[in-house]
Amino acid sequence: MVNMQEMFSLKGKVAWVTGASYGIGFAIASAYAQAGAKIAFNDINQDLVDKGTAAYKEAGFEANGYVCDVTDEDAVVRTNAQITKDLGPVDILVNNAGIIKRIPMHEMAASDWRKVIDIDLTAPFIVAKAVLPSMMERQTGKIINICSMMSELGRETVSAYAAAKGGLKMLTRNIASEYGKYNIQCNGIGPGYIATPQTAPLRERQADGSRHPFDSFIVAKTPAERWGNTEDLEGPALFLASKASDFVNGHVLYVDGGILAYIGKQP
Ligand code: NAP
Ligand code: GCO
Repeated sequence: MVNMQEMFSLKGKVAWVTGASYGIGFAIASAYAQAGAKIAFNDINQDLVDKGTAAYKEAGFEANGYVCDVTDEDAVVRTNAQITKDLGPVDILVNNAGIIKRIPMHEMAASDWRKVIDIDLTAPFIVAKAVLPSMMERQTGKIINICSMMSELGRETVSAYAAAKGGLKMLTRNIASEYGKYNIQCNGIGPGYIATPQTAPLRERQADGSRHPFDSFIVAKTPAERWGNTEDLEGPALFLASKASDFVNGHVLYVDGGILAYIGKQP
């Protein structure tokens, strides 16, 4: 009989969560720390890393912060080597760092398109490529890509983001297919609409104090009738990082309060 506490324990594991000074990445890394993992996180500049380190400390966790732009392959390789030196080889990678640009496609500069694709799709490839050799050698590893509702659905103004997150779903399936034989599992988490800085513009109160139209729209589209919060993602992320998911591979776990299952409330 498998011990359930051991099943969900990350004791002795090294977890690297990208872009995790705050937001969804911070919540996932905090959950992993509570489960016993040693935490590495990166962000794009020292100020953010320092703020993140302080935030982890305030939350009661140790975390090693590294300045690293995930689109810079040399920096990613150096950071992976430094994490390995400081904490040990990476057992769990969460490709969390991401941006969005909300611009009508016919008005979007190719440079904006490329920046979103670079961070949201090419960077997960770069970081996964950096950690895979050691995982292959040790015949163990977990790679978790943070996908999106936009891995499945489109909407106005988010063409680059949807293309990237749709591609990230397929990259997840391909890593699962190519590396499953090394006992490496690669899965995705597809958060619904989560209250973080990234979605703050969609929840801003209007001048008259009323809710943002998109805010009301999302609540009507969600059976749970609320926005998600980062804590909603912690359990699913722990499941996919733990032994409990050793035979789950190539799956995108949608944590969306039911949005993808629901036609939406009649206005
Ligand atoms: P967020 O609050 O904007 O945080 C994103 C993090 O990624 C920030 O720390 C950001 O640092 C970092 N980052 C951006 N570009 C980077 C780069 N080139 N190198 C290293 N770090 C970089 O976003 P979030 O809401 O927590 O979302 C986290 C992930 O979940 C993203 O992949 C997002 O697409 C996805 N997601 C979010 C939602 C949602 O509703 N919030 C839903 C589904 C999926 P800076 O501060 O420097 O930008
Ligand atoms: C948007 C939002 C969404 C969320 C998330 C939904 O503008 O539609 O930012 O894209 O960030 O990806 O799962």
